[in-house]
Amino acid sequence: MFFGVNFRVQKQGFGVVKVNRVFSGIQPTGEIHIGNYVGAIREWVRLVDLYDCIYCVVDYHAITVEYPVEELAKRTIDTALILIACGLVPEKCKVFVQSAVPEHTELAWIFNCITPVGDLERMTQFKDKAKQHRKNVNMGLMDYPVLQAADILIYKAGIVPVGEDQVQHIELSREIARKFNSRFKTIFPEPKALLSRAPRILGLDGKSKMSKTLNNYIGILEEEKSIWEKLKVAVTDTNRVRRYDKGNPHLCNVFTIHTAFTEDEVLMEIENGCKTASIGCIDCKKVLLEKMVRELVPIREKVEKLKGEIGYVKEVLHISAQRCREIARATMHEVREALGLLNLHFKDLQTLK
Ligand code: AQP
Repeated sequence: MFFGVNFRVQKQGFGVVKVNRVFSGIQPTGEIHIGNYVGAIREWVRLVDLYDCIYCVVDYHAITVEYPVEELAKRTIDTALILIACGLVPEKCKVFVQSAVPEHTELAWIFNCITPVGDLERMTQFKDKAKQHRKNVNMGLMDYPVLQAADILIYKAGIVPVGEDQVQHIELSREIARKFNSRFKTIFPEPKALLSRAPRILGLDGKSKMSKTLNNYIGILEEEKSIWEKLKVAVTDTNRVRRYDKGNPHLCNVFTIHTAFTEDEVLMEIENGCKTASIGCIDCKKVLLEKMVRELVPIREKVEKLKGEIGYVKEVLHISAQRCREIARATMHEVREALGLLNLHFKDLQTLK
């Protein structure tokens, strides 16, 4: 199904089974929007029946910009809660918080020592965020993709389902893995980005990327009325000025959102209707509203239910983190050996006494 993905072969019990691991993350930086959902989360859900999937609320990434300290813990739990409500249930995958597994930052330090500064300076996201946060262009902001490489590689994940904005970072993860393997020892796979059907949703202005920290999004938990208020004014094909002008759906962000929520048959009708001007932008948006509500309402209902079960959410995070930590520790053991570090264990220290 995913051509070109390197399968790791593991011996298990009676024979050899093929496994591949999926890793991806989301920042607890605010309300999850439909870009996050169709660009990443919905794809994550699809993969849980196919692979060993690990999903992470990346709180250490979220502190690379100014943030409300008193809200971070709640945002982290809320983000995890939404992931579970979307279908990332503990029976099928692991959902945990990045800072609960300190090996991520440990490996990031090691990767820092093999990553040229120039590679980080040329990252598009760094350049954009540095412009957005002129007063706080800190090392963490620049180092973001190195920590991301560590997040992925500590689990030896081969598949990373992300939105288009993250592809450059995954390429860098590949380079880091390659460099580490050739300089020290082959430990890491070269991970590949996996894009969804709608990997780049623009904001309501139809210009910049839909983003949690820009006020240009539709949140996945918004009520129908609020979605409609936003959709109504969302920019479409700017060349289509009057109702009887023929439009170009491929220049229209609303149509891109349609591709993520609407079944093919209806989508074709919308496309033809727009091209021939037999439907107007408001007609098109009304259909989209219906399709979005159909998909998002059940998620909102599950979120409401889980809000009454915060203890359960915390337990899921705790158990997942424990499992992830076991994997991460094993990788770090290999890494330390490969680097020629002393690599003494607590057990060894006790023997030495
Ligand atoms: N507009 C988008 N279209 C498609 N996919 C998107 N993603 C984000 N925005 C879009 C994907 O969602 C996943 C989680 O994103 P993130 O939280 O790690 O950070 P981000 O990419 O920086 O997302 P935001 O919403 O823009 O957050 P802020 O405003 O905090 O920077 C990723 O796989 C991402 O590609």
